[in-house]
Amino acid sequence: MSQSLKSLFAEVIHPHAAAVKQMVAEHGSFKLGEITLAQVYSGMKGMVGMITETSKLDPEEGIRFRGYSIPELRDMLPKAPGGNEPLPEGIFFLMLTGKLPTEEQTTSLSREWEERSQVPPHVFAALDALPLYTHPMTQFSIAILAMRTESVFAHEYEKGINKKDYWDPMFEDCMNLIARLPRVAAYIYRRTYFNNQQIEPLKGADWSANFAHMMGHDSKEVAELFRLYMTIHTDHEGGNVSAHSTHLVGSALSDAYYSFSAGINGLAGPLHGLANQEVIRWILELQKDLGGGLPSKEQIEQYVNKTLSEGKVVPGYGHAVLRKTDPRFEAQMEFAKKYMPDDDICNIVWRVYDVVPGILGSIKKIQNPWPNVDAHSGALLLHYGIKEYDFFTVLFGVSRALGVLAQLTTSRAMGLPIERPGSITSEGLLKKINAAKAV
Ligand code: CMX
Repeated sequence: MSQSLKSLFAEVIHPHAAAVKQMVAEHGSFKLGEITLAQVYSGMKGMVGMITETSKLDPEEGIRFRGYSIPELRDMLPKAPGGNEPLPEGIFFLMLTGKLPTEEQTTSLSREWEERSQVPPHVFAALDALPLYTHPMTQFSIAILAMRTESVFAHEYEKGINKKDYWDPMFEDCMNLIARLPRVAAYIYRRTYFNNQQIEPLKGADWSANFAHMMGHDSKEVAELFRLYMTIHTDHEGGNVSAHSTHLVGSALSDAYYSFSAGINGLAGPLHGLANQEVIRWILELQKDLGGGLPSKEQIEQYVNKTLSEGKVVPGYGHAVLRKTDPRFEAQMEFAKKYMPDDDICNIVWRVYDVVPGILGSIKKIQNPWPNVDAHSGALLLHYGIKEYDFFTVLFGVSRALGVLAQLTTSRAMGLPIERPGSITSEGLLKKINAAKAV
């Protein structure tokens, strides 16, 4: 029997936390850079102001999870029997411990999540009380909060717990939450679009295959897509809105349910995760406007210019940190070229990719004209008949749980403090500028 993930995490994180404490004591005055006025007004871009151990984003290279790129992880992480895509159980293990899991460790995590996956009935009752037109992301956030009745951390805190033990009930909450999210998400999907005809979980399946099954998809290809999708959307270092919201709320010692629900509310914004819904809406409108079929590059060019002239963003393009094509876009394009090379919508996505960077690249203020993760994900889902695009961000959210909750547990184990950056008024800034000019 292999060591449990919890005990391995404890074995790794405590010496790490001690080493970090020592580093801060010895090098606390080490300078990480200077902050300019422009940065303060640009959403703190490029300011390093927090610790995230699970992943790191490089503007040119893209994301690395504990040092591994997406192509490396697709190669090295354990797969389902007969499958080619990594199991997201593996990337969660990696983010939490810094170690690549064995197949046995990955399977053991699948079983542990299955054992923890029972959703309390009142969560379904809370969902059933909502009108069907409630956006799936709103339903998702409400369901996460409704599950808070089960918080081990909140319970232990109320009883009185030593600070050094915070990580333990936080680990329990994060594992329970991750185990239950696919059931909750699939429930929202089936109640919203399939007359509440629910599908019971599949015993003995991996986390992603079971999720696809509960949504109504049992093909090997959809299970593979879900494994890839759930792996690549997990984490994107700490400053993105969903990760940062989860981290910030958690820093007040709010439990995992409060913290993750906050992250989901951030993911629901169209400049962040909701862009995956917006991309498909935009592509379907484009296709309809241009008479159906596969539009020419010239037609797409005109449509993009129309979007821009109406003062709208081109969804799925641009990024606050990346300065090249998102490797998550590339991984999905590779999947599509293997499984659905003739798919109409995928071909539009690729034609848009041929056209948009040239147009956005010619607009001076736009820092990154390249596609991000959301430019491709919807087309893959549509291909398999998952066409209810206002649900797409929920899928992103289920995956994002793995990264931000691994980090939340890590943050509690490291004893990271309440987050409280300083702010300044514009008047105060002007005074500082004038005072500097006067000397
Ligand atoms: N289409 C049109 N204009 C764009 C653009 C796009 N795809 N990307 C950036 N711009 C504009 C910005 O709106 C901004 O304009 P204003 O100065 O008039 O406000 C200007 O270019 C500068 O923006 P930037 O510094 O290049 O980018 P930001 O870091 O401010 O914003 C992002 C990044 C992702 C919000 C932006 O590129 C965008 O709105 N893209 C479309 C929405 C999208 O795909 N979001 C998903 C991102 C990935 C994710 O989180 O899931």
